[in-house]
Amino acid sequence: MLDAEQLDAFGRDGQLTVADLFSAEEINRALADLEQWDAEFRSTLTDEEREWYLEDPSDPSSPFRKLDDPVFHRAAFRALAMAPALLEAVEQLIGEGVTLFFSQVFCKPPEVGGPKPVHQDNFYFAPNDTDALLTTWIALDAATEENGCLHYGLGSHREPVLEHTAPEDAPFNLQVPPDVAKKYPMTPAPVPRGGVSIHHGNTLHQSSANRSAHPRRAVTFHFLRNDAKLVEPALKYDPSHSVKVS
Ligand SMILES: O=C(O)CCC(=O)C(=O)O
Repeated sequence: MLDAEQLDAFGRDGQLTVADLFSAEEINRALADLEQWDAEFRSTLTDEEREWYLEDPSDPSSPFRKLDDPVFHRAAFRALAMAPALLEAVEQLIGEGVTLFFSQVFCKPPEVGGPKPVHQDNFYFAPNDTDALLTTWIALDAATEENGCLHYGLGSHREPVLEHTAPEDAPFNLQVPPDVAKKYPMTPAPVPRGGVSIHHGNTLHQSSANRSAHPRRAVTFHFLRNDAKLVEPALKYDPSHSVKVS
């Protein structure tokens, strides 16, 4: 349950960190499931999937950059996403009756985990109501400035959805033009393991490369209020993978 101060902070900044949402056991279960998923999925990867998911697509043993739809594919992640404390916070922020329409694991492996440029989630997802979409980002490892925690343009959720472009060789790296990004200084948001950073779909954010010797793994759950819908999103999302929560 978020208190009045937390709700005010989210309204002001478009971002809120809640330090202690999940127990060490819950996070350990998710990481064990992730390890098993890595082994199972790696052996089935097509060339196209290698391009999308691996840090170095030319090397079949390269670490995963990301994995899509953990909530649909893996029980331990489904359990995290359905945690009552998380869902209660989501409904306090975007209203009652929500669907988890997409989820992602960002692996950010040691030394090779690359940066994520400045973007708004609402450009990717294109909801018809920009206030109806929320991302919750759960730290599976403590996220620090050294290993590539998220940085936010606080207050930027009041911007409209901005034009984004992606480099040809990295279609997953949609980003706003640098002169727009410059308007908002980026504030680091370190998150302890098991904590969550919640952001509005319009909030500008980015993460830096992992310069540490340890992974910086995180899982995101993307929620949409049930009276809203995605209108021509930038990437394809499989509606059959959605989970109606309430
Ligand atoms: O974890 C990251 O580095 C990027 C995550 C992100 O952009 C998001 O959760 O919207």
